[in-house]
Amino acid sequence: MSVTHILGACPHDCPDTCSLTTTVIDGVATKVQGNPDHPMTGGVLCAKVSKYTQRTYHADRVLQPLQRSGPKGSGQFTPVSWDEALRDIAQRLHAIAQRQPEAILPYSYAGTMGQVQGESMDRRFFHQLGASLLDRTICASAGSEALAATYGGKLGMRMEFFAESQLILIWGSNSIASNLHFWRLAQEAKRNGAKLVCIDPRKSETAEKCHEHLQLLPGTDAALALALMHELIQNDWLDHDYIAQHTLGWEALRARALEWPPERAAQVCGLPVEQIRQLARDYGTTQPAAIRLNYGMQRVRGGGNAVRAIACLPALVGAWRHRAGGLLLSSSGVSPFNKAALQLPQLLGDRRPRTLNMSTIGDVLLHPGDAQFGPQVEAVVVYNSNPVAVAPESAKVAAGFAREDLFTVVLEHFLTDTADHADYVLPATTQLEHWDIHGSYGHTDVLLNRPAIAPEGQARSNAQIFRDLAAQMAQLDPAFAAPHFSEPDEALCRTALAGTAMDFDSLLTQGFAHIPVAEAPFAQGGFATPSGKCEFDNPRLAALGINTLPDHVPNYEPPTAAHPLAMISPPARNFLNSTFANVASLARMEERPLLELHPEDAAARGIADGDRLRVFNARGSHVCHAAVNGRARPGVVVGLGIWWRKQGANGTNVNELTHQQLTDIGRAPCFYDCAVQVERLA
Ligand SMILES: Nc1nc2c(c(=O)[nH]1)N[C@H]1C(S)=C(S)[C@@H](COP(=O)(O)OP(=O)(O)OC[C@H]3O[C@@H](n4cnc5c(=O)[nH]c(N)nc54)[C@H](O)[C@@H]3O)O[C@H]1N2
Ligand SMILES: Nc1nc2c(c(=O)[nH]1)N[C@H]1C(S)=C(S)[C@@H](COP(=O)(O)OP(=O)(O)OC[C@H]3O[C@@H](n4cnc5c(=O)[nH]c(N)nc54)[C@H](O)[C@@H]3O)O[C@H]1N2
Ligand code: SF4
Ligand SMILES: [Mo]
Repeated sequence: MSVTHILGACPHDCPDTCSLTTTVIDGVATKVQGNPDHPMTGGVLCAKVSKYTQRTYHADRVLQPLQRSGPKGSGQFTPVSWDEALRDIAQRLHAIAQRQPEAILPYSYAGTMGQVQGESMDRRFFHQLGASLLDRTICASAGSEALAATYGGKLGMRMEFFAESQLILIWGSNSIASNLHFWRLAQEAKRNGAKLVCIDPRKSETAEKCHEHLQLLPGTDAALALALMHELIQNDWLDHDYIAQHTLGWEALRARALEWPPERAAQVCGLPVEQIRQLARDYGTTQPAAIRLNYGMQRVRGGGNAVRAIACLPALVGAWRHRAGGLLLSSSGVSPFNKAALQLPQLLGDRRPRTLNMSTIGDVLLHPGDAQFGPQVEAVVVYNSNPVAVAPESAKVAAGFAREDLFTVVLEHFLTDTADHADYVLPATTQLEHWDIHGSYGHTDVLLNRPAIAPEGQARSNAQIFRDLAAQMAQLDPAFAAPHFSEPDEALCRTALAGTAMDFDSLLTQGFAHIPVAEAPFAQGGFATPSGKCEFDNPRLAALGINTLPDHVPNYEPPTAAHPLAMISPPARNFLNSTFANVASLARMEERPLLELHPEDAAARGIADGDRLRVFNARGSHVCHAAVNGRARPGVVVGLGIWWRKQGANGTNVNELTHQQLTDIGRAPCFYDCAVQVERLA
């Protein structure tokens, strides 16, 4: 019997980027555990990835190439050989590219966050084709661009120093569900006397364990932040020296904040005024004070402005002076990777293809094509994403993917809602079966993922599939015969570090390495903005048609008589977006598609816990079951995501109700800015 332990990295879109140890017995992965030597992982994984072998060895895994044999969207396929599939796909893409390369669209997100399987050979392939570019906005671009407008980049506090904070604002984050290893640090701070405050419309698993919970209405965070500033000013809880030396636009921001007394914000946010005053007092008088900002508050029309307003707070009180003070949204700005070497944008030559927004994929696919939009999309290649389930306004997304004249290739592990719409499904490897290299958007380490087992069935890694497609294309277009189209996966891991100070060989033995970063990045200012200051007022935004000072921007969909409830749809704890929704042990924990309602809203509709209900608006209707569990506030309902559409009672999920309008900054979706009505079903 041979027993080995292989070091890897969690591939999922989660700020924790855990270091994994996989036990392999005679070629079979038997256990995936947290690496105890990696400080941020601390030997602990979430429930989802602890069950990763159940996903890899799942009976439903797609293990050979499949070709469509029924109508579009039917999910009916017959097996084909790799050779047949690759040859036909290459011919189809080549024929379109000769006429109109921009009619081809790659569609990918963070199914794996690996540099190699996520953004290397695929980019080279599509750049060489001259395909349309994809604006990858579905998750974080509102917050990221807002943060960049204020600090100059995705930088902030180091995660580990939250353990030393005395006050932690957990703002728009259900940390227990989506940032578990941060929660461990927050617990450590709590044991050292810190106060934890959660700001969230839902009484989440995290909110109920904090000292204080501000259960505001969705999309009102900027109003709350401005009222906090109002109180900091009125009580002179300001670090005048820090403001004078390291910020830009204070006088203007001061005037804006003075328009927001707590009474006004209390009205807008649906909060008791005393709760706002108390939070301002805590924030103004406690050091070090830290904010764990996450993406929950940016999925509304004014999401960018909300992040900008909140990002001003640490500078006002000088929280940045301490390593345990300040704010963390994303640490991905410290990423050392040589993306240009991985992606080779120069393969575009002089071509400047259009960029299409992934968040409006429904409208994009249904667009007939015209002078302004450019050619109609004729082919889509989807990998690392499940847009039919996760993109907003999914009736339109499904209709787009159901176009009989659309040629669709999906690289997947499973027959997801999206794969059901494919002409070809190509079997991809999981993280246990391929090489990759990972950064993090929570901590500041780099991790290497070694394959623990051989690929199951005929699965191939994404990078391998694009290499193989390039080899087929080379028969039709010699440009695809260039050596950069045959670089193997392990070599791509090395290329990711080309020209950086990171040592690949130490990653090979240790599995992870720390990126050298400052303990308190803005203690002496030094923001990455053009002014070098924290830009409260950012004059460059005017050119983009964006207000230069942060403001409260009301939601697109305020409740109306017909649709009086605001719906948010944050992720379920035991799924990772739509990933794991088909792993039976995890799906059982989430039970079934649910809508959480406040007891008053339920009673007004004759709804009791467990009842079947219909949640609807003008875009569509979703059937699920009521959860009257004390988590929803009055006027707000919560549809935990993201179930597959085909798991829904009427073949839908919550995205049947969401819309395709975009955030104020960052062109991102407004999943949590959505008005609905609910009725009981017999
Ligand atoms: N278990 C689990 N972990 C995950 C994921 C998952 O699906 N499951 N997804 C991963 C991904 S891709 C991401 S982007 C992150 C997402 O994780 P987070 O960045 O934490 O964002 P969300 O989960 O969208 O929302 C967090 C909290 O914000 C609240 N919220 C909703 N609207 C508002 C608002 O207007 N204001 C405020 N203050 N709060 C609001 C929600 O109720 C929720 O509890 O998590 C990652 N981790
Ligand atoms: N209503 C609502 N909708 C949302 C959200 C919400 O909060 N509410 N959250 C949004 C957010 S934050 C995000 S990030 C998006 C996420 O949306 P997606 O990026 O689409 O994420 P997943 O649903 O996890 O789907 C990832 C897919 O990639 C596949 N995959 C994983 N690894 C590999 C690989 O190595 N190769 C290949 N070929 N495939 C692989 C998985 O099997 C899975 O089907 O959803 C968004 N949609
Ligand atoms: S999903 Fe997050 S918490 Fe779970 S193992 Fe992966 S990185 Fe760690
Ligand atoms: Mo995300």
